[in-house]
Amino acid sequence: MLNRRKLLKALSLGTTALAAGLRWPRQASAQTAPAPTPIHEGNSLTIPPLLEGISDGMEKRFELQLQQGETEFFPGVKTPTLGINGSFLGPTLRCSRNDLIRLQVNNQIGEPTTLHWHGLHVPARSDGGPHQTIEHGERWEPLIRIMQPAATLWYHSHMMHKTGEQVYRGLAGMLILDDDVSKGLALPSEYGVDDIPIIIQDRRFKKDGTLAYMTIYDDMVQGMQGDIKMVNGVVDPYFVPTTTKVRLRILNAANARKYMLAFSDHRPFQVIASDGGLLTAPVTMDMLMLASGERVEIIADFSDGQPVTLVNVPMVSNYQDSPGAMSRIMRAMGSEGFDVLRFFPAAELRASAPVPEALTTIKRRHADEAVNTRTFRLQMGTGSRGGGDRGPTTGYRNGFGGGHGGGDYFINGRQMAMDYINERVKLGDTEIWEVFNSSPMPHPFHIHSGQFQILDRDGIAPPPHELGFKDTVLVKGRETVRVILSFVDFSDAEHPYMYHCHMLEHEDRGMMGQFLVV
Ligand SMILES: [Cu+2]
Repeated sequence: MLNRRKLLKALSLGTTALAAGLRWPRQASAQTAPAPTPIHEGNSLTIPPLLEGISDGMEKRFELQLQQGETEFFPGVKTPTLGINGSFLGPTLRCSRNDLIRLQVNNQIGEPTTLHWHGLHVPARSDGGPHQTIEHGERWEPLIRIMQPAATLWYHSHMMHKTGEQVYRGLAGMLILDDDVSKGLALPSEYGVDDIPIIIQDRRFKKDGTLAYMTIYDDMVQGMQGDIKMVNGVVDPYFVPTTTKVRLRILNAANARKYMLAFSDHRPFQVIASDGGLLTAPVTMDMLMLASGERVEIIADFSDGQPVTLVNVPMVSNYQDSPGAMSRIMRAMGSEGFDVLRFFPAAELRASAPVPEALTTIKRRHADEAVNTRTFRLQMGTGSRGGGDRGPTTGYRNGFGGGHGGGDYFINGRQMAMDYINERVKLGDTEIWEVFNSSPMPHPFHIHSGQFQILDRDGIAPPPHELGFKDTVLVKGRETVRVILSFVDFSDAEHPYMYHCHMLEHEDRGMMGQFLVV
């Protein structure tokens, strides 16, 4: 049982976090950071164990045990969870370009699942999507050649209708790819020391300490949003930098929440990589939106030795104030400020090398390279299940107004069906995928099979930190985002890839489709 004191402590985190977020505007001109304290409140950040595979000279073997367990998010309170080689989340898998890796996935979670390699360019049958179901007690063993540049990717359950719940319970982890380019750059790269995985999630707990999943109406509409924020499965976390610069590989592994990340004292940071790998050059920013499924690598500077907090900046919604659930939800979304991760630099910091001015080369794609344009309309249901049959050309719009959401989601008027192939593309083709969000709520759109580039948002070129490779792109309400992608290396007339909203409760409720590369 979650005792009352701990529950109150847990609940008070939300309040603390709010206060932390709210001090954001006030601190704009103040430099009043307190001196570092030797003993820190909260919990030291756990670094997921590194798994680099066992090599036999030909291939590297990774043993992954999907299992049930109990996790103490709060002292003395055991929460039933799922994990990979542990009780919650999984190890960080690390390998290099051209490696041949054998992933031995053993399912012991008591129900069917899958394991998807998010962002990895793999044959569809090795992708770990809903068709690669692993029954309890069974092993799935894809053999994969790494054919893409260095990047921070991840892996997670992709079980049909159960992705949200299984990821929420813990089936996710980070996957790091290296290559000659990344190894040749003077970037912080000592795992767990100055190269840190930052897996951001939020959860809600019941009074008995178990995870609350899909317990209120809003969960269906906005996806799971929890009051308890965690990094790498640690609640109220802090990290002690020992170097002047630290590379943070930030993964938004939340089921649905978007994060507007910044440092509490507004210090700038350098963005060096997006979903698919390094940018051509570091981009200096002081605030960055990361939607679920997206990753970013940043270099944070702690050389002043001052404590600082990575926070979620509260956003003010300009959504119309009208009766009904949608207005209430839209106006509340993103309005909460809270701490994500506190940093207490060590008294002595080892000097890091300057961040290289040039990182890699990326050939930007042009719209005229594409042989075809496909359109995808993201739609939220209105309470009537009949909406599913209305096609993309009917002009049907999903307005919530004063009504209520039905919790069904569509792409081009259809909900994901395992036996229906939505799109067929030709091997070798380059296409433009035009994604129009007909709803007021932003949806992160993820495409399997490889990395794409963003051409434009409502006709406007993306900002510098979005000029690299991406596999997930946030499409804001009523926005049209065009991405360009090539379908290369793997064709398969039977096994499809997925495209979907990465708010997992939307994915599970229909906002997903399948395509074959033939
Ligand atoms: Cu969505």
